[in-house]
Amino acid sequence: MFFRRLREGLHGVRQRWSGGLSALFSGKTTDAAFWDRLEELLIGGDVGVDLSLRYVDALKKEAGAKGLSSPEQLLPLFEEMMVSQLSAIPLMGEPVTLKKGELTVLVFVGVNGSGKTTTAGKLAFQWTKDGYDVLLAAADTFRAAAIDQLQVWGDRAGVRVVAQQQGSDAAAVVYDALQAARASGAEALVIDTAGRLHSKHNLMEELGKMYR
Ligand SMILES: Nc1nc2c(ncn2[C@@H]2O[C@H](COP(=O)(O)OP(=O)(O)OP(=O)(O)O)[C@@H](O)[C@H]2O)c(=O)[nH]1
Ligand SMILES: [Mg+2]
Repeated sequence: MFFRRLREGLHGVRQRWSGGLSALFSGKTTDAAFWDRLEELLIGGDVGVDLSLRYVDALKKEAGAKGLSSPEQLLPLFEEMMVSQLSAIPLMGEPVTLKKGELTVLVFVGVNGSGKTTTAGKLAFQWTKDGYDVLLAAADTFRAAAIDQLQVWGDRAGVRVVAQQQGSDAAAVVYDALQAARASGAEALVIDTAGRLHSKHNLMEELGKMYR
C-alpha cells in the first residue's frame, strides 16, 4: 500500500518535473551529461546537495556493477533508491494507534497548504468519537487566522485547543500544551504547526526547538 502510493507519488513528481527527470530517463545514453543533469535536477528539486551527490554516486556504481547503460534500465534502480531511503525512516507508513491511558504526541509538519490543520482537526474529531481524551495545540503562530481555523475544528470536535496569540513562540505553545496534556491525562496531543519548506532554515530551527 505504502509502496504503491509512494510509487504513484514518485510518478507524480516525474510528471511535474516534465522535461526534467522523465525526459532524462527516457534519453539514450548515460554519458557525463546525463549524470550532470541528474545531479542538477535533484539539487534543483531540493533533495539537498549531499544526498543528491550520494544518489548519483550510488546509481553510477550500480549501473557499472550491473552493466546497465541505458537510462531506461536505470530508472527502476533510481526509484528503488528513493524508496529505500524513505522507508529507512522509523515508523514511515505505519498507522498511528493510540493507547488507553497513555499520551501519544503527534506533530503535523509539512509544506504550506498540504492539509496539516484539516487533518489535525479531523483526527481530533475521530479520536474523540472513539472515546479518547484529545488535546489540540495551535503551534502555527505564524499565519494569520491559523489559530482561529484550529479553534473551529476544536469546537466541532469538542476538543480543547491550547493556543497563545499570533506571533508568539511556537515552542512555548508546544511546552504549554504538553504540560496541559500531562496534567489532564490526555491520550492524544495533536500539534498543528506552520507550513514550511524544508529549505527555510529559520523555520526548521523552530521545529528543532519544539522538539527539544
Ligand atoms: N480535497 C481535499 N482538500 C483538503 C484536504 N485536506 C485539506 N484540504 C484543503 O486544502 C486546503 C489547505 O488545508 P489546510 O489544512 O489549511 O492546510 P495546512 O497544511 O494547514 O496549510 P498551512 O497552515 O497554510 O500550511 C484547505 O482548503 C483544505 O480545505 C483533503 O484531504 N482533501
Ligand atoms: Mg494550517
